[in-house]
Amino acid sequence: MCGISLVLCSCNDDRHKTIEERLARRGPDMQICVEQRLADAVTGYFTGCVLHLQGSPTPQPVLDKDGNVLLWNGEIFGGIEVDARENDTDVLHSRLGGCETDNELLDVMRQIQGPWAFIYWQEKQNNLWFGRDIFGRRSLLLNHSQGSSEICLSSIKLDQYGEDWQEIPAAGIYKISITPETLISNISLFAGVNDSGVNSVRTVLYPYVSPSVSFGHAASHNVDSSIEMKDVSKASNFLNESSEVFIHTSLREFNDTVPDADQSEALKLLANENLPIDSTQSILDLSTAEDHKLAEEFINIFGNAIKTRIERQPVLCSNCIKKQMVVNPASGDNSSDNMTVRLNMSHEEKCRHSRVAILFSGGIDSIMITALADRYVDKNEPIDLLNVAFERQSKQQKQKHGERTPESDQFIVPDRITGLSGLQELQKINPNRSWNFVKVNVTKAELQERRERQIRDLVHPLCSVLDDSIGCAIWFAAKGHGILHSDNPGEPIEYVSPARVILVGMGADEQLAGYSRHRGKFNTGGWSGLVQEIKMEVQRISARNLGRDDRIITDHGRESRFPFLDENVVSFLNKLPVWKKANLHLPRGLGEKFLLRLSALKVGLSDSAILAKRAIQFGSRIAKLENNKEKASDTCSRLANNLK
Ligand SMILES: *[C@@H]1O[C@H](CO)[C@@H](O)[C@H](O)[C@H]1NC(C)=O
Ligand SMILES: *[C@@H]1O[C@H](CO)[C@@H](O)[C@H](O)[C@H]1NC(C)=O
Ligand SMILES: *[C@@H]1O[C@H](CO)[C@@H](O)[C@H](O)[C@H]1NC(C)=O
Ligand SMILES: *[C@@H]1O[C@H](CO)[C@@H](O)[C@H](O)[C@H]1NC(C)=O
Ligand SMILES: *[C@@H]1O[C@H](CO)[C@@H](O)[C@H](O)[C@H]1NC(C)=O
Ligand SMILES: *[C@@H]1O[C@H](CO)[C@@H](O)[C@H](O)[C@H]1NC(C)=O
Ligand SMILES: CC(=O)N[C@H]1CO[C@H](CO)[C@@H](O)[C@@H]1O
Repeated sequence: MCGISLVLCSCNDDRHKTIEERLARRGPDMQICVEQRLADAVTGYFTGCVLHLQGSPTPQPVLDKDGNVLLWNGEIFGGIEVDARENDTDVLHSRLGGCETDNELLDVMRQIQGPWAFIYWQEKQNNLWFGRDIFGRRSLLLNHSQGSSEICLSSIKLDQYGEDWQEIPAAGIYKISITPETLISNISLFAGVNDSGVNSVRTVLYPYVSPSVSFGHAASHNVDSSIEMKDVSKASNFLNESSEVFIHTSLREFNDTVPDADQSEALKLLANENLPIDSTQSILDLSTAEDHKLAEEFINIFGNAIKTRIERQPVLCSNCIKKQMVVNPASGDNSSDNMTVRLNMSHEEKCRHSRVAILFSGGIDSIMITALADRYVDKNEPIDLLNVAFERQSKQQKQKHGERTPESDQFIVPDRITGLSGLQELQKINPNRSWNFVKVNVTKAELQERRERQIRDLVHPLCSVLDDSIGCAIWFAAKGHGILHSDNPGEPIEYVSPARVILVGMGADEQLAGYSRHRGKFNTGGWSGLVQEIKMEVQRISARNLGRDDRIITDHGRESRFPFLDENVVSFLNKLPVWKKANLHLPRGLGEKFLLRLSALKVGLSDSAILAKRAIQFGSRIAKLENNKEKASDTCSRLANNLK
């Protein structure tokens, strides 16, 4: 939703009021920097760049008469009542302003359902609070090196505050009490311990999970075959004062029941029925009445998550809203804390442009999101399906001297093919919908140029080969700029999606056993091996690079929304016994995400219900375009900073 940053320093320097372009791109609607004295000799520069999405447009930071300051990059989708016309930023600010004790503040944060990262200055208590939601759906980085007299927290890397940033682990909520020593003492904020091993800054972490659960939370590579933990954080060092655990129990409860002998035998027998794996009928033949009931429930809960994520936004598309927005004083003045913004609309007139886009590979996750989105998006409004393909450099192309693959064929990659057949299924479900299938074709030259110029800095501080390929693929897709697919050949129509909201499928594979490593665990450790793997992955989903995806997608002035990580969806899936989510006795394309496949059939989808998982870096062929001898977990040399 926004780009936020806070610089703490012991100086007064207007240099800190300069808003870097990278931050401004996240919040194109309004940008302000407010300076406030926080403690003797400590000044805070609070910058908020807002992408307007809920209620009335609200400039940030928000200040109250008591001197509290809030920077909010988030959405309240539930938990705290926000009327459709209210702005969630103000609602949250007034709730936080009423808090006296730490527990009261934690109580407010605990209730919020939705993605967020926040920075909050609590004037009376002299406390600085910050953190990311339990799944890490929004980014927050830190730059504070030993000996430096500046501390900077920011949604993304800011060039003027250093080259080397750290992701704040989404492990809980942090509190620092600000004193002049905060800046001048020789501390490393993250270690929380100075060179002599003494904690010199009172940093406290209120963790989401019991400290006895290891803080594998920091960051990990999103590698299909094995999870490698980078121990970026020593988050547990924060646990010096309080170890209160404060998340909703529904998210902590995980049903680790395994099937008893009879059930297990029955699940195994299903695999012996030799049903064709390329027929959707097989899914029906394998389903019990109870499976159908659960699929209905899932469709209902998941559908509600999608509905909320579609409805919580302005009635106008990105282009039309810009025309209606009146900013006072005119933008360019970044230091005004009394900026006002209003929408110049007599009544809520809708426009007829897309407000919702979906990262669309045609795979089961994205098509299921789309089929349900169709139920909630106004029938006259188009839906944008963003499908990314990287130029194919086939061997033949080089061998057949001079005889090149026709240009249009160079972008026929696996995700383009499944995407287009997915489109046909959607057209069957709703022939009246205007479906904008946006073919985003990316050449090698363009990839290299954009990576160098922008993407590398957005992916930072992550740096693996996998971060590079996923980061680049998502960046180009989310840009939403391509050729509209049309069944009638003719002049290609160029199109840029005006949607502010992008729905993405992250979180499905972890919860529903979609990765091939789940099969590995199942083959070696049986049902209990599988349960433990899923449980572990769900518990540390916050380490699964969603911060990176937020930095990448919001760069286009669009917001990523993750329906599979809706609190109610996660809670529902957590409570189900594992064999209702997946039966890995069944072959690939059928057994994993079984619940989702059955649900897909029930909403009218067909062949896409039996597609096996294909990761975006392979489906879009970006991995092929680069050196394919690399391992996904290797440090990516292309992301490394050139010495300037
Ligand atoms: C205000 O921010 C914009 C970027 O959003 C920047 O181009 C401009 O220079 C800033 N103005 C001042 C006075 O810092
Ligand atoms: C945000 O909503 C509150 C009411 O919840 C209202 O008082 C305030 O004026 C709104 N802010 C803006 C900028 O519209
Ligand atoms: C570490 O912090 C302690 C307590 O604030 C202080 O006495 C000590 O000098 C610090 N050590 C260094 C190397 O800064
Ligand atoms: C992009 O690739 C598709 C093939 O999927 C082709 O039909 C289209 O013409 C290409 N567009 C451009 C601008 O290259
Ligand atoms: C499509 O629109 C036509 C005419 O308005 C209507 O008769 C038909 O029921 C609609 N089809 C669907 C699937 O909504
Ligand atoms: C876990 O699943 C089993 C089997 O369906 C069920 O009996 C039990 O109530 C579930 N436990 C929880 C906590 O939901
Ligand atoms: C503001 C700040 O602390 N910047 C630091 C960021 O990190 C680099 C080194 O990684 C330091 O040189 C900066 O001082």
